[in-house]
Amino acid sequence: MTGTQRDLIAESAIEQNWQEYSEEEHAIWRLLFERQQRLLARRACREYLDGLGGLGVEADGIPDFRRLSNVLDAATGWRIVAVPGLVPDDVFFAHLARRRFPSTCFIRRRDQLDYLQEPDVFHDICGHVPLLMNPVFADYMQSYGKGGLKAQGLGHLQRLARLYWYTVEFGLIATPEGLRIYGSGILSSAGEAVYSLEDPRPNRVRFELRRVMRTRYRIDAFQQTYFVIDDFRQLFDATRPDFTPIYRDIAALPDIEPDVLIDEDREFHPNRGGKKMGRRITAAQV
Ligand code: HBI
Ligand code: FE
Repeated sequence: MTGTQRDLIAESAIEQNWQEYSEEEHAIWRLLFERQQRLLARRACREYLDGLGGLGVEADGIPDFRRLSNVLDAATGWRIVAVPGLVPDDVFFAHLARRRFPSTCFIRRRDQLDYLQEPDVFHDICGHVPLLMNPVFADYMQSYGKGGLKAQGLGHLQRLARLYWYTVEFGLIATPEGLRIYGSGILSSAGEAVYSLEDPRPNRVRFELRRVMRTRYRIDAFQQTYFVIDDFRQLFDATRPDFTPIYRDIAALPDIEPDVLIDEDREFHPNRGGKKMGRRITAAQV
């Protein structure tokens, strides 16, 4: 950790000032939490539900980060750092590399219940933090942070951001009970929690690191392709090798649009009926 990164981290952190939340802000949390828990009971992966329970995050109101950090620290050595909003990539990576999750403190307004562009405290605490209670996922997030700092140095940040997007934010996992959600962007979205598992239109493709790193994404609509892992160990193992040769290989290949399938894709659960959003193209056309 260079001195400048230490400064960047110090600058980005703020106080949550938990005692200053209004009754209206706690009421919006309750609304979001109760609605989402009803949807996630049979759609979120077991590790998420266990993490949420272990953290003791309740419907009663916006939790105090200090209390959550003490529980999280005891479980996997992670702590929550309050930040004002999206922080620069290098600051974000530097936090993750030190097992610090940068969480926003503000909560969305009532007229933003179903969508807001940037993360709020509901997305960060109810979406991201429960999985940090899982030791393998907690290690993946730290190795992702270390990889991010390196990717930045190599000029491949965009490809690593895709890996984060299609796993940490919008990842699905295959379980004996069926397809389940582990991506925070889905876990904190009422509409996408249903769409990602049950709508016939999006592609659902087995996770493959290079394929993910080549795939563009949109931030303003439900995903057109979801990548499915078998377990978190697969995700952690995928981030172990040095990415330099991987970046070199895929730099020679064209990006893949978010709505297409390529020949090498191994589709998950071929959709039962309904119009698929994607179109299959040959590798030559990519
Ligand atoms: N900042 N607070 C915050 N939360 C994020 O999820 C976040 C960020 N900055 C950058 C970022 N995510 C993405 O660019 C990651 O892909 C790095
Ligand atoms: Fe997020």
